Amino acid sequence: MLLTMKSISYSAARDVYLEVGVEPETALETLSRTPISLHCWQGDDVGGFEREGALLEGGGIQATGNFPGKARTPDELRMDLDKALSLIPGHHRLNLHACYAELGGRTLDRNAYTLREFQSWVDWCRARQMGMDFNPTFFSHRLAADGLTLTHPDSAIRAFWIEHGIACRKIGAEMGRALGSPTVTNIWIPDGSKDMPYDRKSPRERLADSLDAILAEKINPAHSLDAVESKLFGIGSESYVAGSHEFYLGYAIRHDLLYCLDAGHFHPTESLADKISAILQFVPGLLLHVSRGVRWDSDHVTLFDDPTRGIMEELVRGQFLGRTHIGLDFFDASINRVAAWVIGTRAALKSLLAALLEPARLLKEAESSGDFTSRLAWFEEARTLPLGAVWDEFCRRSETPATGAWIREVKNYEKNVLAGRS
Ligand code: RNT
Ligand code: ZN
Repeated sequence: MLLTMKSISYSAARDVYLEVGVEPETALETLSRTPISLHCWQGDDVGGFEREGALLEGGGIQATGNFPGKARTPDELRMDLDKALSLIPGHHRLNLHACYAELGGRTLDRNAYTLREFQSWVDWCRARQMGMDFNPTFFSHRLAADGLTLTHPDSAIRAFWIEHGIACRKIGAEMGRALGSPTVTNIWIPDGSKDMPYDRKSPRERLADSLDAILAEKINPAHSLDAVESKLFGIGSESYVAGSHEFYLGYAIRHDLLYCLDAGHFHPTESLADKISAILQFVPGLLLHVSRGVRWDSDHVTLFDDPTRGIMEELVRGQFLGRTHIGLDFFDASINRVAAWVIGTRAALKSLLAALLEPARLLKEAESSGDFTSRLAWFEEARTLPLGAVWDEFCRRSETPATGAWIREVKNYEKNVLAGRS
């Protein structure tokens, strides 16, 4: 009964879209082949499994909240991810950080990691036919305690982090080869300074040199693609970040790398959406860290809001989906962590669906004929087209609970599984 009702509302919604020149079937087709890379670190507050306890000092990443039920082991994290994936329509990827290595009781430092430490993750992804993305972890480590890694004035510390970067690129390539889908290996470092530095130049020179060393070896792009992620400021790097937007944009252009845009890494009044068509003139592709900053880079859970919709609109309007790797980057420890993944990923997908359902022809016609009245009118009218019915249809076809039903499932999981974790 419920299913029939859903199809009726979908077919009515489809008629409404057809009237404005949009075929929802095409949108659903594109949506179903666009993966989102789920970041493992939402499940345990960016803790990782190299050792007991969460974040060490050094890194300026802060998950706030103490909601019970955080994953304590790789198996628990994978179980939570499975739960989240069962409530998210579509087919997605896993984004793993090197600090989620499984050392099996051995003592091994990050510069010596190999695929072996990530084999369980690869097997888990293979069993689910998921691709994997990867990140060297330049934080939460004794050699990052002062918040400096690839720019460190001590060449021995720098060398350690360069070795880590090299090791991770190899691991990323092996993951990509093993899974038959290129891994995006993304470099983000926390390096910066709390107060005004006198010398802004030297750390950037060292960063360029360190990156040159890490990226020296060419890797088959069928196995792994390199990305670099900029940032404006962080906790403990309020006044200066070596890897700023200008630094990495220049570096990515010169070296033909993917550029990583994190939605929380710019002034709050800047539009990430506006940057996409500018940057893609000059780099081969983008990695997105879809996130939601509240007043600052707070990494709140992504929502179906105007900034996220704006990003997806640019990807669709510019036909950039083929050159963009969509990942998420939020970590909220104040609510059910599995629900956080589900809310954020569904919001990103819903935003993409809304973009795919824009009355593009009408908007283009209005704009090209100089009829800005109609353009504005259609922007506004489009906001209340029956997106929800098309979204529910997407969930139904993916055999995923639609609106509301998934919340009950996550609550049951909380009661039956998460509550048992101390
Ligand atoms: C930090 C960056 C970075 C991290 C992850 C854990 O500001 O956004 O992407 O959040 O690597
Ligand atoms: Zn990020």
